[in-house]
Amino acid sequence: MSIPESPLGVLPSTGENLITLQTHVLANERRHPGATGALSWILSAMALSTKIIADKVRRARLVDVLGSLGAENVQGEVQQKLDVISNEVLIRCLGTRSGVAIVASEEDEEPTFLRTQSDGEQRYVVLFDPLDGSSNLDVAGGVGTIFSILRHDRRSNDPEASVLQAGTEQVAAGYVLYGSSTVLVMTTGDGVQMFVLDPAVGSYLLVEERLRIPDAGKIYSLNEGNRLSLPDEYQQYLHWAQENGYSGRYVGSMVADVHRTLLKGGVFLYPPTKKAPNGKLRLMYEANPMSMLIEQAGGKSFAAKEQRMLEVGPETLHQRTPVILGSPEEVDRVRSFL
Ligand code: AFP
Repeated sequence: MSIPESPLGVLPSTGENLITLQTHVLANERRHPGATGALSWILSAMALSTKIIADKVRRARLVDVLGSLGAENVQGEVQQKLDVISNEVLIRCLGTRSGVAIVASEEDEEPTFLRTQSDGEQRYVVLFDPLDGSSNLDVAGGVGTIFSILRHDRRSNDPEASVLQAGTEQVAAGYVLYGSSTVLVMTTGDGVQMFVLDPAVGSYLLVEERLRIPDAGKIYSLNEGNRLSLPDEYQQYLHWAQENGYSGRYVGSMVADVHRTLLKGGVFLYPPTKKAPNGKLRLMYEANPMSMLIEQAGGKSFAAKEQRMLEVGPETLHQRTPVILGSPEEVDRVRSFL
């Protein structure tokens, strides 16, 4: 029996039924007969943590969560109170899931080893940027959580080696944008799904089952204030784009900028600059998960002309990388200038 459409059009438009994130994850698990359920538990911890973080973000200024702590994180960046709160929420929620072996966060210098015994259970490494774009918090701008999930490599006694896997090894990746609505976008390697948090029900509801990025889009997204400190070839690309009627859009919060790029097309760039010769963004918990999502949606992501992001061999947890990602035609256009 097919379920009638909502007469007021107030329900998600994904077809016959209402699908929550939990339903989607469980259905996915059933499609893989060997699945242990560990990954599903981790995704459910991500859902719970991001609902808690969304609640804090939504009540910023009403409760005392804004402003800096007066401390710096491992990147030398000022820690906002909400950075620290979000980090704690994620570590506490993930910590209770027996399938999590290691967590690694932008806010912590070293990974946290939760379980190391090898009892045959499939375990995972979860990397995250708990609150990306947090300098936008004071102005009620869009911020987000980014996550990447890797298999825990039990063959290696070196815990670092378990964390330092190339992006091609990710089993799942996603982000939550705390914007005008709370949107969760994720992939487990079989397309990209988008969910919106229904605050009345407290559940993420599926709104798009197989998200595809437009093949092209005349939008570039980068910090144009850095223009004179970019390598010449990027400046030439910008010149070309402006001569050819491109628009510029830049929030300064990767989740918000990548989300717009995913939905509307275009290219998001964070090139090397004089101040940050290796780029500013972090490979393991920013560039890699975003690249998996973009590729799963039909886009492309590169660290350099011939360097696909997901194939970069990581050397350190917090290493930085230049980023060129978005619609395939736009990414290739930028690469043709390099
Ligand atoms: P914050 O978390 O300090 O706001 O940094 C955000 C970010 O890591 C990323 O989300 C943005 O894309 C990028 O930095 C913006 O950097 P610029 O301010 O140099 O443009």
